[in-house]
Amino acid sequence: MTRLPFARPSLLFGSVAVAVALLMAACGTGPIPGQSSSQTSTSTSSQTSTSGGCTAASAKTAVTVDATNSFKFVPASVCLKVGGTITWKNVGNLPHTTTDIASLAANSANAELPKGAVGWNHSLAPGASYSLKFTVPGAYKYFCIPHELLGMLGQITVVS
Ligand SMILES: [Cu+2]
Repeated sequence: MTRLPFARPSLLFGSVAVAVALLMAACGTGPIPGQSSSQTSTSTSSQTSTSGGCTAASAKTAVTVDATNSFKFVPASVCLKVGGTITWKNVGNLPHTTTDIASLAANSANAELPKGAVGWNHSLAPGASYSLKFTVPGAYKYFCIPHELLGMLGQITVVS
């Protein structure tokens, strides 16, 4: 009968723990210790960014991204042709946002814009959609303001 008053804080701690675990996992992929000194640092040569596999041939001109009740953007990663349009649609019954403005992020790494691109922040009420045309090529990372720490994140690669 008595509801746990700590339900929300512990949920938040849970996602922080997940984030920390992910950070630690990322640290684990660093340069291999014990490598001989004959090699000078070549570790930062191939950064796995969002552009992997997105080419002009595979890019789409119109993509719909669902914002779901399970705190996901589906698909989470979009390969778009420059001038193409993404339409976000809230297919659940919880309010979401699509946002790419670093100052609105809990973790600014979740907001990324190519040089010259303008950020956006639009709310998505249940059932609502919002369309945006992408004219600047590059890598974008965006998020949902209320669910950023639950991992509601998306990526867009725009190629010309
Ligand atoms: Cu959301």
